[in-house]
Amino acid sequence: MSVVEAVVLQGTGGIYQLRTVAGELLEASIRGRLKQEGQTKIAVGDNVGIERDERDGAWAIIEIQARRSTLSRKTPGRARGERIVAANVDQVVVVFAAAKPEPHVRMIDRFLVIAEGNDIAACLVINKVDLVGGPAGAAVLAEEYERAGYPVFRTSVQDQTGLRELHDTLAGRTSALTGPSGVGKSSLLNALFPGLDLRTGEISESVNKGRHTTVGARLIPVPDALGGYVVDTPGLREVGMWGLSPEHLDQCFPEFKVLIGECKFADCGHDHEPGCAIRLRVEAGTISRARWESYLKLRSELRELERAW
Ligand SMILES: Nc1nc2c(ncn2[C@@H]2O[C@H](COP(=O)(O)OP(=O)(O)O)[C@@H](O)[C@H]2O)c(=O)[nH]1
Ligand SMILES: [Mg+2]
Ligand SMILES: [Zn+2]
Repeated sequence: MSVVEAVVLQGTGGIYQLRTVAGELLEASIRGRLKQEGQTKIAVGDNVGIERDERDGAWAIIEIQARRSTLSRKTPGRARGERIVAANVDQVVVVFAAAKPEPHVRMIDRFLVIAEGNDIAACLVINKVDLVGGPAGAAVLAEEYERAGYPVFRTSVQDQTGLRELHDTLAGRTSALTGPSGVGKSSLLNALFPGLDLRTGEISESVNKGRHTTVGARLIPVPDALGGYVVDTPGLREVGMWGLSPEHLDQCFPEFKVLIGECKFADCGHDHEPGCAIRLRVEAGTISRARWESYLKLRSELRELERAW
């Protein structure tokens, strides 16, 4: 009996949808022994080994491979309070629109912090540049994030702008696309990977909005010669920033991180402390003021969360 390698696409009620390395789609449950070893926390994106029962032909997951990353939601104050949304995500792709809806920097920064907090690379997509007269119309926003160290793609599904570059970033990797509803995530994926046929133009992913509905993430194989997957989550908002301590938030802003050692005080909060290397850069215009304001805003939110516990 040989072990087959597969990726977990989705899982509900102990039944997992998998895709084998050969591209075959099948369902499997967890082998009893694996359960006993306490390794039942299988996540979407996990690479697993499966085996077929000779008597009833059913597939069972018998092993989980070590993860190269986890996108998880951590509960503050609880050592075991981690819930993995997806495993083995290579990058978080934060999608916004140049207009309709208007970009919201605080929300962009929140998504980027979630990626950084999980040690996952991030990039930005500014879609619908056709609505601002082409890529040049989104230059200010793009430069703001490029300066912070993030790759930025400016795209238009309508004008077929920037699609090749984005395709090359997504193909062959596992990407979690996130961003507000209506910015064109599904349209972009359909344009990049013909045959995907995702529904577009929906008002919102409202089925996932109910307080009691916990619809997990889903991994979608992209039809491409290089392979790759996109993670369809109910929204990274659901992942949240929980578990991040306000004192470590500066580590989640890459352009701050390299300067922290230069602040006069080791515990500098980068607000109005004397000798703050970050505020100095903000005043000089080399660090974006909007990013600094995001940092202060998000830090006070994290402090509120901490107090609530
Ligand atoms: N003008 C313009 N409209 C777009 C573009 N991309 C998507 N849309 C439209 O924006 C709406 C929302 O797109 P959708 O892909 O469903 O967004 P999602 O909610 O992020 O998945 C649809 O009506 C699309 O036709 C674009 O590049 N330019
Ligand atoms: Mg969509
Ligand atoms: Zn400082």
